[in-house]
Amino acid sequence: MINPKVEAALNEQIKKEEHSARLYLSMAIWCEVNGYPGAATFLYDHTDEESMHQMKFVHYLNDRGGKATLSELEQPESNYKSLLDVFKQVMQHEEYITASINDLYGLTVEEKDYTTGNFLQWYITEQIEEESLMRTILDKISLVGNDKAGMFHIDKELEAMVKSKRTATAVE
Ligand code: OFO
Repeated sequence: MINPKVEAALNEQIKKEEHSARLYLSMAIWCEVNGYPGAATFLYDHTDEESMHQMKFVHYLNDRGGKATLSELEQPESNYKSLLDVFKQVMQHEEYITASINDLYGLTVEEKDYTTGNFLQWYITEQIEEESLMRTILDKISLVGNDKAGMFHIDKELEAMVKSKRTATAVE
């Protein structure tokens, strides 16, 4: 049976991952209707990634004799000032999620739940990748500023990232 404190914290993280999916979905919609189809594709794809993160927690918790529970979610922001604003908020959100995963890991150490600590290693590595990817995108967008051609190029690049990821997954 899983430690009740760890179970409650895992359920909190399930909520955060579900919120992440909805936040990126909301951002993807904004991008799609504001002339950034590549960024929209990227963020729709990231929505699926967040749902996968949530599902991994759900199955883990249920497999350990706990019970995953769903919570009420706050409405994600639907208005953004620019593509730069979108990715600034993505970056902030990923940093928040990293801190949350680290706290969760800290709790597993305190509670001596080494199995869950081990399970969380995947998320710790994933957060390093997520932050690095988002920082790269944010830096590029910051660099082009208001240059329309540069922005068009970045949007195409975001689309290409998703295509190459899908090709890589198909080959695996
Ligand atoms: Fe689930 O990693 Fe992003 O938020």
